[in-house]
Amino acid sequence: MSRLIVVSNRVPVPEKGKAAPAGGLAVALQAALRERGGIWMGWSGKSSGDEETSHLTTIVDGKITYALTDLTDRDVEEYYHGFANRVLWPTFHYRLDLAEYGRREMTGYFRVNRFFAQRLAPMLEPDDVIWVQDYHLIPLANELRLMGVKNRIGFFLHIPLPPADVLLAMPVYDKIIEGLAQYDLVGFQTDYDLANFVGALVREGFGETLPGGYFKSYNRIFRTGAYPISIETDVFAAYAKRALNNAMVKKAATSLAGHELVIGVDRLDYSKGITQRLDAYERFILANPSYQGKVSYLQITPKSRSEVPEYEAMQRVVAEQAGRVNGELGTVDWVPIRYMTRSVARPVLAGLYRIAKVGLVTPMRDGMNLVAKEYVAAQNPEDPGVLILSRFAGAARELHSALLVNPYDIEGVANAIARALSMPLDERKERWQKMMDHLQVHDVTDWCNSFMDDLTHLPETEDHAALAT
Ligand code: ADQ
Repeated sequence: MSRLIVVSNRVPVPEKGKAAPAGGLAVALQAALRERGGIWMGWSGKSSGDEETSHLTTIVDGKITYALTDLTDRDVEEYYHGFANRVLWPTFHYRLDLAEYGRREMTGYFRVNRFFAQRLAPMLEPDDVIWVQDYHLIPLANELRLMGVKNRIGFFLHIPLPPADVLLAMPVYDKIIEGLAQYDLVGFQTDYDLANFVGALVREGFGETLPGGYFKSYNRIFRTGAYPISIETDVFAAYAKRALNNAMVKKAATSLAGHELVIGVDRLDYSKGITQRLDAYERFILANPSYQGKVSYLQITPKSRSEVPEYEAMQRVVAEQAGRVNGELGTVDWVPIRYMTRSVARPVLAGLYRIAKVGLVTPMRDGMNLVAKEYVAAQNPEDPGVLILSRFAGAARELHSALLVNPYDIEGVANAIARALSMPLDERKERWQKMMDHLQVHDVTDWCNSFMDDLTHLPETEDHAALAT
């Protein structure tokens, strides 16, 4: 079996003696790496100041070698904070108003991808299979191809891919499409993202469709597919069951004193729709005064990307908004919104999901959204809570039995909260069972295996020629 080489911006190196379990994606990729043996390469998260470094730190853990490189301050600024997080992230989340395109950042993005390729190429063996993760590294295959690398290379985009008219507003859209065409297999979260890619490729004359999900573009033939990412469903369900004995979960349950709990868990990001969600919750309380003093909304939002100004501003906006609602609606013995910016260990999170009657997952746009799937997996089968899910999360393409909402429609979300809190047990059970049945089959291992199967079983490049005729 050929080795697997995973490349991602950050690498989840297992920390000895650290109790917190890794997220599902890391677990699934580590399992695939352990099975085949291989390398997980990426940025160490550290900066080497001004000094260009050729140093690669390697950590060997059984059959997996973690290879980490530092970046210069300039690289971090231009590639990571600049192009990846201020151009690709907003554009791909349909937020052209927030995209700050600059030639310097764009150059830095391609330069760092070349740098990654230069670090990776000497470690490759001819039959290694390479799997590149996410938007930071779209041009990596092109850089490797320019260096003569002929290995099979797959790419998975964790965030949405917008339609052509949004994508084309980004000045280097052609380089991005060309970059994707250099892979052998390009995976998206949903059929919608895939359709957007095909639309841009064909409409703008970058390529043509061939049967079986294949495309011909830039004199290459490559394949695409939708591979919805998932969670470790059974592991998460087991955490949730056990977590009822966890001290922090017990404390949270006791503090509710009979109130119903509504929960929201997100990284702090404008794509997650946190401010709109707080508005909807406020609207729900105002429209349903009988719930005053009877329901608590817990929003857990660890800070992220604080170096990017929009994110720093958002931290203030969300905290102020929660404070305002509590000030206006709260009473001496009732706090309508509990707002936490600390990260919570996964087993505790699972327990908090389980004691929550409603999971409020309302991103304005999201590649998948794993919180939605975790909330479902954590429920008590005998008394499951209700998932309210944005139709603009990739997860809505699978979790049809959630209460699907439009997060721009504040009143609609407010009404959904009221409906969820009064939903009869039979309906809750029926909706939950359908979603749980789906997640038990389509877990993160299934996601990983489906992509790897397709990548490793693609016909040889020479056979592709037959498809083109
Ligand atoms: P993210 O935007 O980070 O991921 P998401 O899919 O929701 O979004 O994953 C967040 C993860 O972080 C979840 O596993 C959640 O449990 C965890 N988390 C969030 N808040 C936490 C807290 N306070 N404490 C502990 N853990 C917390 C990107 C894309 C998504 C896509 C994933 C995977 O934006 O659309 O689903 O990648 O492909």
